[in-house]
Amino acid sequence: MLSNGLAEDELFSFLSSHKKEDIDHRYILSSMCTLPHPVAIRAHCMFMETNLGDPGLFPGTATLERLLVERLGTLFHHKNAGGYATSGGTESNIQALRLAKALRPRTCPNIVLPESVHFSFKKACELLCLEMRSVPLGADRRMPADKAAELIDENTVCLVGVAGTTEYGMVDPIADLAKIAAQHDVFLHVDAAFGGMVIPFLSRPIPFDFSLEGVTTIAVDPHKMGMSTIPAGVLLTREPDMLDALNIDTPYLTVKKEYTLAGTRPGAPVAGALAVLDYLGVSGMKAVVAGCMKNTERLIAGMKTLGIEPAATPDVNVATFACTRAPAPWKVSWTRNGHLRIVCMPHVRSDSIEAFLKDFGDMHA
Ligand code: 0PR
Repeated sequence: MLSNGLAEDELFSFLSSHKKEDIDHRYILSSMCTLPHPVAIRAHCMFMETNLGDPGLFPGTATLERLLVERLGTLFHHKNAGGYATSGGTESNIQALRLAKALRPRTCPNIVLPESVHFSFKKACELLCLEMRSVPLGADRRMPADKAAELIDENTVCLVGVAGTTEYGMVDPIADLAKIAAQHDVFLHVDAAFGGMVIPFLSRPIPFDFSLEGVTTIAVDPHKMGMSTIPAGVLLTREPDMLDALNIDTPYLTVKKEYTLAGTRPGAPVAGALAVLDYLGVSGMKAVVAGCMKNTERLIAGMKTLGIEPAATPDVNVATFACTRAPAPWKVSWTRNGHLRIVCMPHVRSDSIEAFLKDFGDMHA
């Protein structure tokens, strides 16, 4: 630490010099996060000091968390869903599996999941000592439900489906998985961290939520397509009190029990997430999602014109291509199979797509 503090001007010029090193969002085509919506920033700043880890001190902020859960539960066809605000998809996935393990005690528990799951499931299985039974994808880059069923046995505590895969933007056949989960009496966790804020707003939504009997828990991240500030994830449960199975005693807090993974939890992004939902409403979210899907389709069509084939026909706004190079200064990502991957987030405007296509064409010329 410095022995004497800096002058404020000096401090902030130091901070801004480092902020300038960050990549301009205009060039970020690889991220599942985006620039927060202005109302999210305003709400976030209002609730900066709040801590949901001791909700008795912040009852108003705790109400906003309950409202966020209710809004998303309703969006996912279950107004009375339980749940809480997490730090994002990783925590939601860990907690969903922790819950399945607690409520389905087995000596050697395993979970069955698609090859395409986010790497947070590896972390979760390591932490929770769960055997990971990975199902190879079909040619359509979705998990074949029958192959998943074959891997379920008496030690399976949870089946996992992904609604909007990280790499290729695919939605697994959740309706079929829900039937299989119900037949085998195992939990079905749907990782809709990305797709949860896209699919309900598509012109033709794909069933993935609590409308399907058999779906036990859903992870959804407002800090991705929900345009909230970071960190904002939500874990939803079908039974309102399900999470109580994870309670531990917190004797000196304003609440005497806690089922969350984190202790101190920021209220600011919760206010930010709720602010976006209430400001935009369904019609506003539909407009945002329509714009992202239009850009995705334009990108795919434009790349085809340049002779580059898409690697998948995505269900959500993630475009992937069979090619090995991309022009600077664009920040793209590469899937584990070596496909170019671009996520058409709300900050990716149509003029950026055109500029990228032009640079791509020039590079290959
Ligand atoms: N589930 C799915 C389907 C995801 O895509 C992700 C993250 C998670 C869970 C985990 O969510 P958290 O990172 O919120 O815990 N998907 C992105 C990815 O790994 C996260 C990301 C976002 C990465 C922005 C980079 C980036 O710039 O690609």
